[in-house]
Amino acid sequence: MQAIHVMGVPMDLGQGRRGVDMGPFALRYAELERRLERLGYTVTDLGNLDVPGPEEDEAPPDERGLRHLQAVARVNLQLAEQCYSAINSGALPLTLGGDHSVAAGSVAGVRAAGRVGVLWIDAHADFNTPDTSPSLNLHGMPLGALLGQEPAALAPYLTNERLAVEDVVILGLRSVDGGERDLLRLRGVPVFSMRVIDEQGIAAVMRQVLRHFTERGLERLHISFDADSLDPTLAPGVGTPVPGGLSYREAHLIMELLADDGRAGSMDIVEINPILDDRNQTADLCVELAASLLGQSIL
Ligand SMILES: [Mn+2]
Repeated sequence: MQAIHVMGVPMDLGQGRRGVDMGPFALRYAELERRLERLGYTVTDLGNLDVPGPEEDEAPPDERGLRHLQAVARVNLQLAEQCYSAINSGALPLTLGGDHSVAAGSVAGVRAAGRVGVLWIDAHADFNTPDTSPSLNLHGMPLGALLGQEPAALAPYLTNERLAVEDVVILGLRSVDGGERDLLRLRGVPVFSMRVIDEQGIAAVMRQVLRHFTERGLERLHISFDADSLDPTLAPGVGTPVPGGLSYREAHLIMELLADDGRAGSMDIVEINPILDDRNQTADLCVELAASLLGQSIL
């Protein structure tokens, strides 16, 4: 029986809108634990990390204008250590955000435990730097930070091992900033955008995604799931909705194909904003998707 370690990160320092700090509560209210236990897992909820609110973190913006970088980096270090411990104890770490800046912590932690492919399911690339970001919000920078861009302090690697650009795939992309697009091209980040999904269908795209990870020799995958990858009609409770997202069936099929593949060993669910949601439907759907991802492995 496999163990899952659930860790809440009520983080909303990485963006300007209040409410994503309540994401972990919304996901627990959607009966995450019970639904995963029903699949045969032993679920341990480690509770929430201690995250200061924006009014508690009085540090001024740094010289580049970044707000709350040190506070987010501190939380991410704790999260990285928890994720690292979970993998080493044979458990699957499931991180409940919070804004997406927390994934720089979770991914750094699971990478420290060994090579891992990262599937970044998101409307955005989260590949900005302080030079390219129009908003200077940290939640637009975690993937870049994991791949060595500034602000590198966002990604607290615990060893000298680093994530390789080729070991990442972005899926569901449909909103990119100008300078960020240049960086994605320059670094050669593998991207499967909504346009490719529209043209080829999600099953064909997922076959290519999984083949890419196989060709890279990756035996373990991390799924970083941003709720704004979903179409806003299905998932209205997100801070930065973008039209034209994943459909209900596309999202489930992604998770079902990952479950069949069997390599997923850790997951983030981020960017749920219960204040903007309609009767917790976004958190409900995200719990369903997590169950799809984890459902097949006991059969
Ligand atoms: Mn994101």
